[in-house]
Amino acid sequence: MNSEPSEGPDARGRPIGRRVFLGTLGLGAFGVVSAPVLQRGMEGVLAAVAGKDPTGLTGLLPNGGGFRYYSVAASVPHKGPADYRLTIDGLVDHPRTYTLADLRAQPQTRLVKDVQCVTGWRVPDTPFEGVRLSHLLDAAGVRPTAKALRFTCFDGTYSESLTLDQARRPDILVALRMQDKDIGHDHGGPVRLYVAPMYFYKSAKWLSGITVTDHVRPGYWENLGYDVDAWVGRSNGRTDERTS
Ligand SMILES: Nc1nc2c(c(=O)[nH]1)N[C@H]1C(S)=C(S)[C@@H](COP(=O)(O)O)O[C@H]1N2
Ligand SMILES: [Mo]
Repeated sequence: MNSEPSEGPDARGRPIGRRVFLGTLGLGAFGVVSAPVLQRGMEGVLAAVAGKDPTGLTGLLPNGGGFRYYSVAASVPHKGPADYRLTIDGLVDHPRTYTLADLRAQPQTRLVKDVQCVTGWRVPDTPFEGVRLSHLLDAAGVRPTAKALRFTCFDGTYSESLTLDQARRPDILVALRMQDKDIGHDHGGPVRLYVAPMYFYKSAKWLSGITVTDHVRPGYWENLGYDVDAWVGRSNGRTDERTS
């Protein structure tokens, strides 16, 4: 391993050897899982492996097309048109709960930019499509005392934050589509946040709540040491090329 930050319990620099990782998951070797991967599809296999991983090391698993699969929760319920909900509340005049159909009925914006994870991997030219966060904030009527947003997820664990000024940028989406497909469960579907100019940990998967607050409350990884203002190339001690 190298000295890059790692999104796992060993973020403080202890190396995570391949044998430790495989042993932790109880898999023995990747060769053993590669055949069922082809037959069952990635989703079932990732869910099965993540479900046995108390360490967060599922971030080392491939998620297709250069992406890595991340979930800090052991298992995440599947949600779709019948039961998905996104609630916007807090310091707003018009709190609202959106269904998937409600979100699909809002104006959609498509962005094509690189994705950059703070652990080093980058996926070029990835289309994301959805509703601008600024549009939902305008509809909610943000109160003058508001300063920040807190994002929560239906995995029950993950959280993120943005300042209100950041959240009003046009390159931040409540995304319904990724790579020109509806976002699948493994990528945080049916709805994830997409924060184009920041490291991918800001792009909360399985988004279920947006609360407008009077101060920034750091998110899951930020409580473990990552920068709250996570501009690609200008934070976390990294010098990556910008993504927006
Ligand atoms: N709910 C939730 N969102 C999350 C994460 C997570 O563990 N849980 N990991 C973050 C990190 S560190 C990255 S790099 C991306 C990974 O997205 P992917 O699994 O679609 O590649 O999701 C981000 N959003
Ligand atoms: Mo990440």
